[in-house]
Amino acid sequence: MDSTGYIPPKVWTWDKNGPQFSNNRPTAGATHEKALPVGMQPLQLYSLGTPNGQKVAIMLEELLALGHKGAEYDAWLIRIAEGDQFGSGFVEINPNSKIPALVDRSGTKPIRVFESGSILLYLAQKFDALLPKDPAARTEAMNWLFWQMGSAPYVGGGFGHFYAYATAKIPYAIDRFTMEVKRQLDVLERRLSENAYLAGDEYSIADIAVLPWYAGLLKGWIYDAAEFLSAPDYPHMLRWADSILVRPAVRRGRMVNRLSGPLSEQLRERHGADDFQSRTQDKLELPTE
Ligand SMILES: N[C@@H](CCC(=O)N[C@@H](CS)C(=O)NCC(=O)O)C(=O)O
Repeated sequence: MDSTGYIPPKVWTWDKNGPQFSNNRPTAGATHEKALPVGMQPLQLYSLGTPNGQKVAIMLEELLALGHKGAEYDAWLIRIAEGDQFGSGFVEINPNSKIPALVDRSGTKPIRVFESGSILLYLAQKFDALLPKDPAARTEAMNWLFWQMGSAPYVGGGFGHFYAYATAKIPYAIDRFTMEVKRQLDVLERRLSENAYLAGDEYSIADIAVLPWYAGLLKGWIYDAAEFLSAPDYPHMLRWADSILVRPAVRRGRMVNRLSGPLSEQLRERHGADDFQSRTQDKLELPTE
């Protein structure tokens, strides 16, 4: 027995009355029948403005800014706190029941794409954009893209969960994951002390993947932990983040499917470029949450 007095049983069973995380269960699959809406645009995004969701909206806004009209998209809101990710239509496009998920309806048959890294790569390849052409730089972009996919779960599922969300503050868990998150921040700091962007000189999908999580940590946007993590100790990351955050496409992408922050920065659903002017939450006469 340890200091908590908890002895794991021989076989774990689910306590339906125990702590609940976003309606999670120990099994996969749909919990209810619910078809997904489909709009007029070639790409259908089903998402929420979390760091993982922001990556895809930023990518789509960057592609549109580059003139790729085929990147027009409808962004539908998936409320994970209400269990929308377990609806039958969503599970059909992402059996893992997590946002973001995308359906490309531009061809003869719809193509489903899930996992934010897979979506970024799919879009970069479809439009031949935001992935360096030079083989070494391209590989470097992939290195950092896959680094992010493997590393961010320690930030969200580990650090964020135990530092910000868990009702019990467990020193072992908080110390374990803070150590890892600070180590990851130092990995990025060293890379960005020698390079403008993660792949080298060129802004790419690697930066788009890393920005929402790690700039979010240092700016205090996620988990309100900037002071706890000593954000000023990472000046090269802050320089990199500031240079990207001013990009108009990034500003727009960060607004899509957002349910928090200033109402003027919440575009809960996006169906066309004009929506950023006319349909932010401050302009809609809807009850606020
Ligand atoms: N590796 C996935 C992670 C996606 C993910 O964790 N999404 C969260 C929101 S940021 C989610 O949908 N959670 C709902 C749930 O766990 O039920 C990706 O990068 O797409």
